Amino acid sequence: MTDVDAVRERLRAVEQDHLVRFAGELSDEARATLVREIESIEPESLPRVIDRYVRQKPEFAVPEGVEPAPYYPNDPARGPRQWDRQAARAAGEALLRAGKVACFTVAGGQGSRLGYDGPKGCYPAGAITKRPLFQFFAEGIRKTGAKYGVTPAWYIMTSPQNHETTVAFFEANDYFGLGRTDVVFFPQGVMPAFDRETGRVLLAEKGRLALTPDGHGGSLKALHVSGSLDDMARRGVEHISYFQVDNPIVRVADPVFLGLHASVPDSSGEMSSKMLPKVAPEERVGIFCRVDGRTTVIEYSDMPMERQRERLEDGSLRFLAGSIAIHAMGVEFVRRLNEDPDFELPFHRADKKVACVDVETGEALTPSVANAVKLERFVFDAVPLARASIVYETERVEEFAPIKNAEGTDSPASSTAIQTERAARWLEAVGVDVPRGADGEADCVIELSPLTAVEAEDLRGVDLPKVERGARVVM
Ligand code: UD2
Repeated sequence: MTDVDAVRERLRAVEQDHLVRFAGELSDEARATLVREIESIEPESLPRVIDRYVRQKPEFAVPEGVEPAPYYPNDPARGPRQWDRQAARAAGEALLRAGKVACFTVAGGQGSRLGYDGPKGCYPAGAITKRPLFQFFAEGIRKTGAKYGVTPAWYIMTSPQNHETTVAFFEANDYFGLGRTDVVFFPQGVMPAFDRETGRVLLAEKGRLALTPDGHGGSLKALHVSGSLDDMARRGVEHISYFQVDNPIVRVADPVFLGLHASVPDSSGEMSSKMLPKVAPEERVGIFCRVDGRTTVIEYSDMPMERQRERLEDGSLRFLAGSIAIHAMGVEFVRRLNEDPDFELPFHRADKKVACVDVETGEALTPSVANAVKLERFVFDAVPLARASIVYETERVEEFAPIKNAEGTDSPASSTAIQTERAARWLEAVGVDVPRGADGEADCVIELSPLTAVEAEDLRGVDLPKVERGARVVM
């Protein structure tokens, strides 16, 4: 029996044997690729997934008794939860000095909204020099090493689609000054796109499945199967600082957040999160809630808008805490999840247009309406699996300037404006005058390298530039 015959048998058992219908027309090499792709999606696992997520559209019901999640306010003096910032910082710094923290970037997404044709981390995000996103993170990690004496190892999750280009980018840029053994790349898993009507897996070409990355939630499994968790253990890493590829001003290893995560009594040190107060009910971020005593994130699209508009007596949003996809995770927590044979995060369904091949005729189809179901896992669905998970409020200008869209909100333009504002504040905090217009906006453009500062205090004692009106300053 050839490889194709063997795989055909397996596919027939799950009513997906159309996938090898054109195998006879392929070269040996193309056929081998097809077989590999089919094996990678574990055909036996498909019927359950199709029944649950494709043949029916899972209805998400907001759980009864859902409450806003409590959080540690950015200003410790502001109630209701008082906390000791110095103690948290000291705990986090101790972890960093002991080399117990690794950085982790999820960079397997497709960046289609931005219209950028390459791994998103290569996107030129710097306000002036066009420093790529990956360089911002690399410099932040190097600065962390300079401050605490140990440079955190950096794990980067790619996708099979962008893995090689991503690694080549680091090679070409000499790993942005990091040691090459301290940057670990691994690709995430994939999921096939399904025909919305029939539940059949779509063929992108006669010899290729329509595959997409399985969502950032796939990172928890990928950390394990790639051997990265073992690698972390070998290095003595106990906590993972998790962030997305799209935010150039993220704090790659924030001692205060890590310290809270690892040391406050109401945290199990398993999975903690940063939040920002939502600017408006419509802001498209997940919402931190409390359900049955557990912290949970409900995606904005799953929460009815009238609930998101609820206000407290003082006029503030009741469900205020928006997720900015920054987490701290215990290495042991991720291991515990993976060792549980029943562990799996739920899928979230999106109906999309996916170009494919007509399985009857072999003709290429470009759909004009959504013809496909794509399934993704979200990392924040692991939050309620932690025994006790805390949420920490941060400030928008301090660490959230994502680049997601070509224009408008969360665009290169909005990101560079926030980059400048943050640098301006930090300069002012150490006594440098920054010209501002009548509207209070900085009248200049500033690009700050994380090698210079990852927080305002780092600017003390540094030779700082004079900032003229209208100037463009790189520092
Ligand atoms: C995400 C959150 C949203 C909010 C926002 C903050 C979800 C569903 N929503 O929205 O609640 O926190 O971020 O910025 O997460 N990625 C992979 N593999 C994949 C898919 C994505 O690595 O298969 C990475 C991707 O490279 C990026 C990150 O995950 O770094 C975010 O992906 P996104 O653009 O799909 O999430 P977004 O912006 O809709």
